[in-house]
Amino acid sequence: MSHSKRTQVAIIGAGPSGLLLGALLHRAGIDNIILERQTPDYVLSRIRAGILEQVSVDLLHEAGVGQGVSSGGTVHHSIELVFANKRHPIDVTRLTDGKVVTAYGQTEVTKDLMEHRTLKGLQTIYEAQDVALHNFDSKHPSITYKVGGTTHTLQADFIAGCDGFHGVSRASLPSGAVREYEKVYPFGWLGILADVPPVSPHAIVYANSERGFALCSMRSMTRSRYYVQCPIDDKVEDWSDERFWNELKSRLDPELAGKIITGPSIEKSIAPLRSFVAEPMRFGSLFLAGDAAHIVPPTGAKGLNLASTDVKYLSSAFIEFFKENSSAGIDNYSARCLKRIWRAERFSWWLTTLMHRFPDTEGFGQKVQEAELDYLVHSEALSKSLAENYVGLPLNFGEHA
Ligand code: RFL
Ligand code: PHB
Repeated sequence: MSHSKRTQVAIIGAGPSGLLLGALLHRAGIDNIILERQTPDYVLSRIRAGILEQVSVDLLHEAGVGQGVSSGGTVHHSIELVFANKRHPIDVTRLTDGKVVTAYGQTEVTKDLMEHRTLKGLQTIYEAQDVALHNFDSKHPSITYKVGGTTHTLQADFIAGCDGFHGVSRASLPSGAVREYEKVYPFGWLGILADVPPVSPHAIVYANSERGFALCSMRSMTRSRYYVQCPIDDKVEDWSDERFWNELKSRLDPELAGKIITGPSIEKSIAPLRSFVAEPMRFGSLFLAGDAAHIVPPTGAKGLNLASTDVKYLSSAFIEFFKENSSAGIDNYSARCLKRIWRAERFSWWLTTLMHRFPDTEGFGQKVQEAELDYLVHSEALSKSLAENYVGLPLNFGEHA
């Protein structure tokens, strides 16, 4: 038997993009249903981003789920660069006339949004299998999916593809409909989560060392998140906790390394590093948002933040359509997002290139990297450029250009 439903906006994916879009639309009185392939527990077990720009924090408040980040987030005023065994603080707040970033895990953002959806009685269909998109080149798109062997159809005015890099939405576009730009980096990040106090509770540390990149971050005063650059084909099983901690310490300056408190990992995973953009982000009634449309290497901490601003623009566009009968927002969606996205792509590529060891870089490339790091910490202009990109662009970026 086949079951049919209708909604105004059908959202594919219950990651941060899909959940935040759903919350913003609900607040504006726009009906939406989310289809998610995985179980809620699986979605919450993916440990990813940790740093929120102020724009993202403001959006959580706007969506009615800001309480968690207010009580559980840690505000950071600076970052620290480590190279040639020395620490160099970058006072982000001073360099941006007062801006900050907030450490608050993607897992917590997702949990807050999921709880809000449950509280408001909004529908999320988990374990939706074989999701397929139909007629999205028309004004009557639909989605079919299976739950427990039964096929269902969801009719909608619009489909929001919030299903991440490996999702079905972008993959459903006819060949030639999108242009893809991609750069794959020749290394990965091995990350661990551990219930130990962070070595640097007031600044995220980015280290460039002879042995490769390392990052010290946190989730709370009792939970730390650390990463080390690793060969792309390494397996998590190759990395005992002991090997990880030793490697991390070897990449930091001696003072910081001496302060690291180690403990058993509660999560350990390897992520590849990639830059990717699909243009345009709209095809008829289908709109891509977040990782479904673009990927940045995590070095600039921009992925989740870009996802948040995509869905802010998308929710505004749908609100204009349903409440003001105007298509201006949906027509402008892709161009508006892409301006911001390319700025973040540039920044993430630049910081990745500056902070990592590239296996194929000859002596010259290495020397230029060292000169640029030295320039960065001694130049107010370059430090300002780093800081203003790190805290993120304003929501109206590019509108008056
Ligand atoms: P997600 O989170 O991948 O969610 C997509 C959802 O869609 C579901 N899905 C499907 N559902 C139904 N049918 C299908 N066929 C489906 N295919 C997929 C998936 O199960 C999933 O639930 O994408 P979204 O929502 O766009 O969110 C993007 C962010 O997750 C991502 O950009 C960030 O995590 C990137 N990122 C960081 N971003 C930051 O802003 N700050 C950071 O500090 C930061 N650190 C990071 C990061 C990403 C990392 N990794 C692992 C890639 C650190 C790391 C290590
Ligand atoms: C994190 O806390 O997971 C994190 C922080 C900064 C980054 C990337 C990831 O640039």
